[in-house]
Parts: sequence; C-alpha cells; structure tokens
Amino acid sequence: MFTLDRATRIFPETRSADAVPALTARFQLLSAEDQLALIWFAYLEMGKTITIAAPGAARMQFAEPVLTRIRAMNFAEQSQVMCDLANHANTEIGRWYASWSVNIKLGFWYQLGVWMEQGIVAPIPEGYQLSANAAAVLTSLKVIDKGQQITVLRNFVVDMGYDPDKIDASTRVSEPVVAPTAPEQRAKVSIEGISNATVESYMNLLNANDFDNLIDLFLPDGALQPPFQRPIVGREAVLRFFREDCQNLVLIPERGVSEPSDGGFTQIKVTGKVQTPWFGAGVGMNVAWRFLLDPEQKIYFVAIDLLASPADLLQFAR
Ligand code: ECH
Ligand code: GLY
Ligand code: GLY
Repeated sequence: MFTLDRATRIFPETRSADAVPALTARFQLLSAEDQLALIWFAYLEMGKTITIAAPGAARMQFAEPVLTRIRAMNFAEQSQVMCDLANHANTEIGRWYASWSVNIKLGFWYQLGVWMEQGIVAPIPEGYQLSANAAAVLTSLKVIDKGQQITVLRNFVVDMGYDPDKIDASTRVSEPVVAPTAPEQRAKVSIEGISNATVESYMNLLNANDFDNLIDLFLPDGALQPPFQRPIVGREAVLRFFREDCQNLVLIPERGVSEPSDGGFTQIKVTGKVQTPWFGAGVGMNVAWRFLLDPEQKIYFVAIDLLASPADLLQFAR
C-alpha cells in the first residue's frame, strides 16, 4: 500500500525548478544589508516588466499598526528594523511578523517599498555596492523565468522575521476568507487527455475559493505538498492552508495523463499554469499537479511542482 513517502515519489521524471531552492540557499548566506539591497535591485528590475497589484484593505489592516510605527521612525531606526527582520532577530516587530500569513508579510513589504520610493522610509544608500556573492545571486536571479523569480522573492519574504515555530501558534494572523464564487459564475476547466471528476472538481473548487467543498475531496489523512515544501498532512491542516494561502488563485490546467497504480489507486499528472492575484495574468507559472487517488477517487496525495522550463509542460513519459 501507499505511504506518504512513497506517494511523494509518483511521476519521478517530473523536473522541478531547482534554481529556486539553489538561489534561496545562496541568498541566506548573505549579510542582512546585502539581502535587502539585493531584493531592492531585483524588485526595481522586475518592475520594468511586471506589475504588482496593491494589496486590499482586508489584508493591510493587520500590518497597519506596525507600519504606522515604522513610518514614524527616523531613517536609522527604519534601517535597523529591516535588518532585524532579515536577521530573524527576536524583537517585538520580528515576533509580530512571524505571526502573519504569507500574504500579510508580502503586503507589509509592498507598503515599505512604496514608502522607500517616496522617501518616507530609509532607501538603500545611493551607490550601495553589493558583495561579489550578492552580485552573483542577483545575476542568476535575472536570468530565470518570471514565475521562478517571483517564487524566489516570495521565499525571501517568507523566511524573514523571528522563527514562527518559536511563537505561540494561537497568535497566527491571516486575512478573512473571501466568499466562494457564486455557482452560476464559476468557470469549468477541461483537461486534454484525461477526464476525471475528482481532479476537475479540485481545479474548479479551488478557482472558486470554495475551500469547504474542496477539502471534502481529500481523505482524512490526505496530504498536499506545495512547491519546495514538506507535505501538509491531514484535512484540518490542508484546509487551514487553503484558507490562509490560496485565495484568488487561477489554476489553468492544460493536459494530463491517468494511470492505474497499486491497490486500485490511480495516479494522475496534470500540467498547466497558475496565476497569483499579486501579478494576475502578467505571470503564468508553469506547474505540474501529481495526484494519487484512492479506489473511491478521494485524494490521498497531491503535489504541486514549479516546473524547470516550459518544455516540461509536455513531459509525460515514464
Ligand atoms: C523591498 C526592498 C527591501 C526588502 C523587500 C522588499 C519588498 C519585496 C516585495 C516582494 C513581493 C513579492 C511577491 C511575490 C509573490 C509570489 C507569489 C507566488 C505564488 C505562487 C503560487 C502557486 C500556487 C500553487 C498552488 C496550487 C494548488 O493547486 C494548491 C495550492 C498551491 C523591495 C521593499 C522584501 C514587495 C508579491 C510565487 C504556485 C496550484 C500550492 C498554493
Ligand atoms: N504556496 C505556494 C508556493 O510556495 O508558491
Ligand atoms: N493584490 C494582491 C492580492 O490580492 O493577493
């Protein structure tokens, strides 16, 4: 029978974007000053070709008290706060930050970026020279595709602040969950090469933010593995992840393959694109979904992989 460990290894030929963990690891070795300057330069560079959407008020209200405090500080104090976040320091702001969901963290930095541009928050010093290592990371970052670039940037932001595992889990803060899309307004996906009700429902329900029905597709001990992360195990944890981190995504599956597996299970691989509300149609991330369904067509496991290249969208051979 399947164990979780074995499930994670279905469709082993799937090539994920190794550049993302590699760049993330190289980034972690840089000084805080270099990290902040590098992100700033990368952000300016990316801003030439893609536009980031302003976060809504529902999200920003949670970061507001901290942002207001930072705004009132002088440049030296502001720079210190940013360095402390990059250094994972155990400060009051670092602990606040650790309690926020990914999208609140991103919204917080979005606002600081706007204020840096306006001269309200300490800029990166003019003529700042990156170390040789930081310059090399920036060069590598510039040549990967946009979907990989925004994933790396997101990882940088997620990794900052005090260690979330060291704060009380009950203090976690995330934005309110939006209402699911009305039934008559829901689009339906169609996937070339397969016709599977569970997989199609998964895509349609996630696109409709209908997380309560979506979670019913999973077995009680079902698991979901986001790109470059450990699997999230069990319906309660997966549902929490959907509500906190998966609102307003657009899944655009294109094609798939379905194969019988041991014990009446079915393994299905689908490739296509995903858009995040932060960048809309401006960035289509090339992804694969690897599903393992039990004999009753419930989801035992699904992994989402960020693909190495667009050519991998057509990679189904065994
Ligand atoms: C400034 C300088 C100082 C330091 C910092 C700065 C600000 C940086 C800012 C960065 C903003 C970055 C953003 C990145 C957003 C990335 C979003 C991504 C989303 C990927 C989603 C995927 C979804 C996949 C999934 C699917 C499923 O089926 C199940 C669920 C799930 C410049 C001030 C820091 C402002 C906004 C990469 C792939 C398909 C797994 C979620
Ligand atoms: N949560 C999806 C990702 O890591 O991009
Ligand atoms: N504006 C980005 C978002 O809503 O996620």
